[in-house]
Amino acid sequence: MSNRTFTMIKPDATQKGYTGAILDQIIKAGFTVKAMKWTRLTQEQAGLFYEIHKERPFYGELVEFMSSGPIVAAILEKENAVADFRKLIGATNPAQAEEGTIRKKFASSVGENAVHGSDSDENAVIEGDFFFSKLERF
Ligand code: 3AN
Repeated sequence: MSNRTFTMIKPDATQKGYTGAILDQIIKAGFTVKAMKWTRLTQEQAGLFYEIHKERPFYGELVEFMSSGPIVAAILEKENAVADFRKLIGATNPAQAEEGTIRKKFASSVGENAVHGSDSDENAVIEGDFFFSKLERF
């Protein structure tokens, strides 16, 4: 079990001004920031990041959306980070997310669902490496 996960605050949430509130909830839940940046993905970069979903019917829509505005990317540390963070953000579809979760509070649809959270330790490493060099982690 690794103690790190990777997250993005997605363009819907950054553009609605939810960045501060979401980071506050993440930190209050016990996660420590190890790396963080405010950036915007090109369509090509978003396509590469989500290559794992290339065959899914929503891939084009996902790439379009994820490059539509700024995001916050971060590596987070906590014991049992991947599972605990997935619990904190709630179900992919905000309509099915538990009360109090980040997606329940800040997401509007299954596509525009405010935050990303890695689904495994392995993907947390791959996703963190996509955004951050060793010199950007503290
Ligand atoms: P999660 O982000 O909860 O791990 P996945 O891995 O099933 O969910 O999907 C990855 C991302 O693809 C989601 N965060 C969401 O933005 C998008 N997505 C998933 N299902 C749909 C869908 N039916 N329509 C549009 N976008 C979707």
